[in-house]
Amino acid sequence: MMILHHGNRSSASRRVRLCLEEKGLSYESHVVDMTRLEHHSPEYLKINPLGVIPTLIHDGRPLHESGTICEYLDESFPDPPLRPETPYERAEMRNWIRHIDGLIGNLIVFNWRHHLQKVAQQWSDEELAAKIKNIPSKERQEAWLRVARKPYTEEERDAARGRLVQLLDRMEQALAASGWLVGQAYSIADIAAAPFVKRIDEEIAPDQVSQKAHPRVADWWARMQARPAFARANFGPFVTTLA
Ligand SMILES: N[C@@H](CCC(=O)N[C@@H](CS)C(=O)NCC(=O)O)C(=O)O
Repeated sequence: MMILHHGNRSSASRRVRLCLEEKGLSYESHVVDMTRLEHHSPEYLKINPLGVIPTLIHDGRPLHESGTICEYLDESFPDPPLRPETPYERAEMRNWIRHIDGLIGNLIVFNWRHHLQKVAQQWSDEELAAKIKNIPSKERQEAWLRVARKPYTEEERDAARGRLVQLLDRMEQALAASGWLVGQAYSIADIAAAPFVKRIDEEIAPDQVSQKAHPRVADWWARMQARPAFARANFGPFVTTLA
């Protein structure tokens, strides 16, 4: 029995949903309302000490970190395989996940202004201070402070956009060998990149996910979206999907 605590718009949650759908695994869905800070509640922190989504509960045991969850799913349910066979390529896959994880702050700059900012700006200073106290990491405390009181500037957005476009540059090179990020086949590295490319294509730098700017990424993205699992994983439009 699997339970997924996740969010429809959350990139890390989208990875895990895509992985579950690729494997044809069913799960009970628990949508976490980030505007209500449900992910910082004492109950949730017991299953995810970082206070972020997603968390997978499998047979009563919680697991956090979307990349780790995808690898766990692939080890537990090997068919169809989503990791390359050789240790070297598996290591390369993990490096992609790690690299993309490190870019999450750049997505926050764009993502949080849509839904979280409206809510967070209405909190009084006392409310904000009380909420921030429950956030386990300094980095995310700062992100909530920014969204509530000091929205990211145009310059900060440009810098974040630049770092995300560099991801596309890096992918463009890697895709030359086989059309997939690692080895000869679709893997968790591709799954890890998909939610980021979705947001870049949708809002952040759509002109960059194109035949003109990054032709291999554009082809890869078309193949990713054509996969039946992709449609089921609910990568719905960021701005209009319900929480
Ligand atoms: N490295 C983590 C990142 C998880 C993460 O940052 N999740 C975001 C949503 S995509 C979140 O919970 N943000 C809410 C917050 O930081 O308060 C993973 O891959 O699971």
